[in-house]
This record gives sequence, structure tokens and C-alpha cells, in this order.
Amino acid sequence: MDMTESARPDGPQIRPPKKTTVGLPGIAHSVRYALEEMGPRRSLQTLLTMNHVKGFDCPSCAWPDPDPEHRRAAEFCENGAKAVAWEATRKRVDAAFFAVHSVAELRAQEDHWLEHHGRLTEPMHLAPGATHYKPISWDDAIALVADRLRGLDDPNRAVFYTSGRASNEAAFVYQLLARRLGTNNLPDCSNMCHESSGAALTETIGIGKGVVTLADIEDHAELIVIVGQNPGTNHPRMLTALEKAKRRGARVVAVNPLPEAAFGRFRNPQTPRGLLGPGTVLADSYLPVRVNGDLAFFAGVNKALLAREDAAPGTVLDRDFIEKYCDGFDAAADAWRVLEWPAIETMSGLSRTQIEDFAAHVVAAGSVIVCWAMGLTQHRNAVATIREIVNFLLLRGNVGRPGAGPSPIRGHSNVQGDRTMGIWEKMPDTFLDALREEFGFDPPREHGGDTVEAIRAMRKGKVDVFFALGGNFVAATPDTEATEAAMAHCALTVHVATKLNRSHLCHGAEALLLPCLGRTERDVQGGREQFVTVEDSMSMVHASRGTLLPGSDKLRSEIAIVTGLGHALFGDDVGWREMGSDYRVIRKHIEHVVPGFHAFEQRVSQPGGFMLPRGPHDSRTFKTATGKARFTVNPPSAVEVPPGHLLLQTVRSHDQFNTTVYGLDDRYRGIKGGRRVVFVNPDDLRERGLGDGDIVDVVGIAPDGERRAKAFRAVEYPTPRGCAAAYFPEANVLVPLDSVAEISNTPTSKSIVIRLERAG
Ligand SMILES: Nc1nc2c(c(=O)[nH]1)N[C@H]1C(S)=C(S)[C@@H](COP(=O)(O)OP(=O)(O)OC[C@H]3O[C@@H](n4cnc5c(=O)[nH]c(N)nc54)[C@H](O)[C@@H]3O)O[C@H]1N2
Ligand SMILES: Nc1nc2c(c(=O)[nH]1)N[C@H]1C(S)=C(S)[C@@H](COP(=O)(O)OP(=O)(O)OC[C@H]3O[C@@H](n4cnc5c(=O)[nH]c(N)nc54)[C@H](O)[C@@H]3O)O[C@H]1N2
Ligand code: SF4
Ligand SMILES: [Mo]
Repeated sequence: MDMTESARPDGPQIRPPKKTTVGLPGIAHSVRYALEEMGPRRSLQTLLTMNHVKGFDCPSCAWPDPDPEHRRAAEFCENGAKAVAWEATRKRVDAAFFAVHSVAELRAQEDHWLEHHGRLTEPMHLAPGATHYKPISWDDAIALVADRLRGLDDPNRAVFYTSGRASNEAAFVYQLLARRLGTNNLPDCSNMCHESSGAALTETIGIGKGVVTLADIEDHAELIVIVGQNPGTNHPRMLTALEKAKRRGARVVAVNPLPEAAFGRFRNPQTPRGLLGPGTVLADSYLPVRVNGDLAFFAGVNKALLAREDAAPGTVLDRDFIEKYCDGFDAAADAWRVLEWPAIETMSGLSRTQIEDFAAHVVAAGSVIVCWAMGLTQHRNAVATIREIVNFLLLRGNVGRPGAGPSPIRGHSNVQGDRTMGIWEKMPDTFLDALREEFGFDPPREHGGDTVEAIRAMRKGKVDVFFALGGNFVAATPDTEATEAAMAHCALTVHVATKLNRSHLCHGAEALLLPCLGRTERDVQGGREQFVTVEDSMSMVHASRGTLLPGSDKLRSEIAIVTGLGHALFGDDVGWREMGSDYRVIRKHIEHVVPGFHAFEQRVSQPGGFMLPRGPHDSRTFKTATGKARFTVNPPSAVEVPPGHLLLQTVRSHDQFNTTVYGLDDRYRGIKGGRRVVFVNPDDLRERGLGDGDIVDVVGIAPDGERRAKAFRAVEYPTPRGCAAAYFPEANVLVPLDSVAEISNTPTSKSIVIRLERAG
């Protein structure tokens, strides 16, 4: 990665953070970027069909679409437009490009540079010992992968990674392929993302996903708490939903170490009022929690609620709900009673008064939703934190009624759907039994490895074939240097991808690049135009149809690639050919295997699609170990930071989608022209004899030694004392592979102990 950017005279320029989101600047940015990449015709052809009933689903985040009747002509946001322009660009990375640039040369380039050269156009092969990728035919490429997979001593020496952009149909055939081969090694980006949410929610309410709807947020909730999430950048159309909630009188509270622009004024680009007027202030209050202070915060809130109930019994808690639907309340209550306020204040960074005031608003609200994202999931105690949020909601019966419930806001556009389809290294036996019934083979039962375990296995030389359906494994995962080295231990690395990225250059002994269709492109198989389906953050399943001609006539759909490989490996044992040429056949299998998909074809053909059943939401049914919603005891904890050190969290800028860097600005945080910046409280800088604009090395400390990210520009920023922030993936070199969340095994990308050293 580029180590020199901050040292350049034209390094980042810093301005004060913004207090307003979107408005005219937001529109101007999306239009400019779209025109640059796609030109006027493609821009209109894509942007006006995106998120529409007969169009394609936005490939960016998993925020839901409004009802078909309420959709507008331009049903997308600035970042959705960027994602589409990025995919539908007219630029191409073809065989001539690879003939000119060696792999070593490409590896020395920045991530931004790599992806900006455009779409991959044909299959490419890197022979053992070769310096350049060379074209290979599809038949030879598929035969090569089949040959290597067939030659494995043990199917568990193969790893099948998935990034959350794959459609339901692609995900389903992909997990089928891995299990038919005999392995559950199906790590995915979710392992680094909402795994902690899934683990906490499954244990406590019996389902691994959120249980609210868009209408709950827009029309019903009286209090919406946004914790560890930056919706202005990462789920921009959530701002429209929050605006709607605000206009009918809901209260919004943000809990975050950074005062993100989304919590200020929102100028809705879809309404004249929003564009020309002063906009709507979205957050009524903002609680600047310390990084990793949320478990202590919610424990404090629960303690305060209990104290109010003790003072006026029967007025605060929903006793009927607790009695009828929950267990574990007494043990949790005993634990809250003995908590000490000073410890809660130190760990959370918030005062008792702030916490008690928040509790007062909770009691005043008939219904409460808590939304969260990566600010909660990527810490050692992430699962405990989310369980404590469930406790908080259960106390007042805020689950399974309008305007209430837990709402993890998902990242990739179909990451939730991929899990529903079986992309998980630990799918339950019920799913595996259903697969056996449907396809007549016995899927392996032994759990597979997750993302971190896959890297560990590679390091030990236990992985021969690494296959990735999308994503950018080496850039997204922690401990960049160790991970890049681990990949080199594989005999074959295969990437199904739309654009060139770092993972294609940190290869095994031999490598393949298999270029695929993107969401925006028409997919014709068996002489018929096909569509795929996706599931959003609120469990709505709907269709997605590309509208553009494919970027090259040699692209194949992900489904065609996977089913083609299935056929090469196993002949037509489970009907690979048929599935590849008619996606309705895959949907029929999904209907038989995955609960909630009855009459799939018919229901997904309805405008807007259908909602999957969710017991806690639909009927207060909790499929937990005891059949009840479970209170849990979660002793507050926070990462201990030695004197002189800071706790670093890694965030996304406004100009990126995960490892895809669209540009070098972060408009809302006032950063222009650079990404190697570290945001620090001004007093913390002063205490170290540093000032705004100084160039520093960020040094991560861990039991297994130090890691260094060189030459970052220090930026004074309003974050609590002791906290810092930098961008992912540049800061991933600092995250130790073995630093993971308890239970979910998610890398702790939001709590890295660091110190700053003036760059030498
Ligand atoms: N444009 C765009 N959209 C995206 C993505 C993208 O990269 N770009 N990525 C997609 C993906 S895969 C995901 S998972 C989501 C991610 O969506 P977010 O979770 O919003 O993404 P992050 O940038 O990681 O932001 C984390 C937020 O949590 C806060 N935070 C950090 N540590 C703590 C903490 O300890 N406590 C609290 N309370 N807050 C904390 C940070 O200040 C920041 O506001 O977005 C999705 N959407
Ligand atoms: N430090 C730190 N690390 C993190 C995080 C963090 O907050 N901090 N966040 C984590 C999170 S939440 C996530 S989800 C992961 C993301 O991890 P990944 O999902 O692995 O990474 P992405 O950057 O989303 O993947 C981008 C690549 O996907 C490919 N691609 C795009 N569209 C398609 C498509 O339609 N089909 C195919 N086959 N390929 C496509 C392109 O080649 C592109 O280069 O990163 C994690 N890593
Ligand atoms: S909110 Fe997310 S899904 Fe919706 S248009 Fe924006 S990026 Fe796309
Ligand atoms: Mo994510």
C-alpha cells in the first residue's frame, strides 16, 4: 500500500467537519462521478432503474427500499450512485493491460489505482513462477480448478470465501458446491462484520438478524437509538427514514465517539424543502461514548431503569412481557444492582447524569428501536455488548411490537441473504438435513473455518485451494502483512471478480482471475433473460435485474461459473447444468431447503417482493435454548489502554466502499485529498508534544509484538480523550490476527491499542 501519500506536499487538506449532510453538494458529487465513469447515456440508463421494481438492486449497502408505491424516480443516494458508476464504468482491464504490467509492478500500486483501471474482461491465469497474468479460455480455467479440487487429499484443504454482494441464487449454488465437495469451509465477510450481532441475537432471541421493518422506523418508533453507526456515509437513505420519523415527533439519539455529520442537519435531496430549506436536525442528542464503552453504557442504562422501577414499582418495566416471554431476569437484575457508577462512568466515558437522562427518555418513549453497525461488532466484548442491548429492549417489552426491536444495520447489499442461503461455516443440522433430502448426498457435519481460522490454516500450509466469490480478502482481513504471506502458501488461488484488487496480486503458487457480470448487467442464460434475488437488512426478499449490456462478451455470471465448476467436478449429479441455465430451478431448490421461501418464484415476482418470517417480530416466538427471550448477565468491561496509549478504531471514509476506494476525500469529516490520517483529541496530541498536521507513525501494540503504519497526518478531532480513528484498510496492518471478539471470532478492528510516534 502507498506509504508516502502524507509525505507529499499535496497530502490531505483538512477543514472543519461538516454539520449538514447531502443537499446540493451530495447531488453534485454523485452526478460528477457517474458522468466521469459512465458518460451521460449509461448514467441515465443505470441510475433511473436502480432500486426500481423492474431494475436492479443497488450493489452498495443493505438498506431497504420503500414500498413500490412510495418510490421516487431517483431512488438512490450519492454512495449508491458511486457504486453503480464504479461497476458500470467504461474503462477496461484487458489482456493487453496484463501483458504490460507484471504482477510485481501491480502489487506496488495503491488499491485506488488498481480498481480505477476498470472492469476485468476475460479469464486470466498466472502460471507457477510466471511474472504476468495471461489469458486462458473458460473451459481450461474451469478444468484447472476442477482438477486441483479433485486432487485434494482432504476437501477441508479447500476454502470457499464469499463477499456479501453475491445474489441468493449464486450463494445457494456456491454453498452447495462446497458441501458437495465435502467441506463447510465457507468463511465470509460477515465473519468480520455482523457475526457478533448474529451470535448475540441467536442466543437471546433465537434469530440471527434484526427484527424490525422500515415502517417500524419511519412510522412507529418513538425513540431511535443509533449506536456505532455512521448512516450519512454507509446507509445514506437511512437519513430519509430518520427524517420521516423526526417529522412525526420521534426522538433520535446517537451514541458514537465521533460526532458524525449525519447527526446534524439533513437536507433531503429528494424534496425542494430539503434542498432549499435549512434541513432537519436528525439527532436530538449525541452521547460521545468512549471507544468500546458501550457495554458499560447500556449496563448503566439498565441499572438506571431498574432503579426507577424500584422507586416506583410497576411503572417502568414491562412485567407482563418479562414474565410471559423471558427468562433470566432475576440474575441480570441482581448484577445491575451491584454495579458501581464510577466504574460505569470511567469505562463508558459518559457521566451518570448523561446516562440517567437517557434512561428518562427511554421511559418516556412508548417504543424503542436500537440500530447499530460496526461500532459495536468489532470489539473483544462485542457479543456481550449486543446481548446487553437485548436486555435493554426486553426490560420494557421493546421486541415484537410496532416501532420496537433490535436492528443491526447490515453492510453489503446481500450479506444477510447469503447467510440465509447457507453461506456459513456452522450451518445447523436442520439446514444440512434439508440439503440431503433435496439433493441426495450427505453434507459434511464438521464445522468449517471462519475468516480468521482460514488465515491461520493458510499460514500453517493447510490450505491448497483458496476460492473467493467476490471480495478483497487480503485487504479486508486483519494483519495485512501476515495475511498476504499466508496466501502465498496456497497452491491455487481463484478469484471471481469484477475488478482488479490486491487479493489478485497476493496469490498462491498458481492463480486464476474469473471475471463475472455485475448487478447492473443483463444476464441471459439458456436463451432467456434471468433475474436474481436479494434480501435486505429488514428481511425483504426481492428481485434484481440488470439493464446494461455486459462489459465484455467473455464475462460469465457468478451462477454460471459455479454451476460450470460443479458440472466439471460431479457431472450432472444434482442438475448443475439446469440450474445454470435457468435460475428458476435454483429458486425451486431454495424453496425446498430454506424455511420461509414457499411459493418463492411467485412471491418474488410481486412488486417489492416479500418479507421473510421472523418469529420475534411476527409473534413474539423465540427459538432459543429455552424457548424464551433470554436476559443475560454481561459484566461491563472495556479494553485497558496503558498510559501514553490510545484506543484506535478504524472507519470508512465517505469515498469508499470497504476496500474499494472511489476517491481520496471524506467530505463530511473535512478531509480532502488523502487517507493516511489519524483523528485524535487535541488534548491528547498536545500531551504528546504533537500538533495538528504533524506526521506520525501509528504503532500498534499486542502481546505478539508491535505493528507499524507509517507516515499518517495527525488531525485534531472532537473525539473523547484516549480515543483515535483512522481509515480501513490502511490501518489493517495494525490489527493482530489473534485479536478477536469473544464467541464471534470477529477481528477487533475497532479497538486497537496504539501509540503515536513522530515520524522519523
Ligand atoms: N458508502 C459506503 N457504504 C457502506 C460501506 C462502505 O464502505 N461505504 N460498507 C458497508 C459495510 S460492509 C458495512 S458493515 C457497513 C458499515 O457501516 P458503519 O458501521 O457505519 O461503518 P464504519 O465506518 O465502520 O463506522 C463505524 C461507526 O461506529 C463508530 N464507532 C467506532 N467505535 C465505536 C464504539 O466503540 N462505540 C460506538 N458507539 N461507536 C463506535 C465510528 O465512529 C463510526 O461512526 O456499511 C456498509 N455501507
Ligand atoms: N480494519 C477494518 N477492517 C475491516 C472492517 C473495518 O471496519 N475495519 N470492516 C469489515 C467488514 S464490515 C467487511 S463486510 C469486510 C469486507 O470484505 P470484502 O467483502 O472481502 O471486501 P470488499 O471491499 O467489499 O470487496 C471488494 C471487491 O469485490 C469485488 N466485487 C465487487 N462487486 C462484485 C460482484 O458483483 N461480484 C464479484 N464476484 N465480485 C465483486 C471487486 O473485485 C472488489 O474489488 O471488511 C472487513 N474489514
Ligand atoms: S442507501 Fe445503500 S442501498 Fe440505498 S441507494 Fe444508498 S448505498 Fe444503495
Ligand atoms: Mo460489512
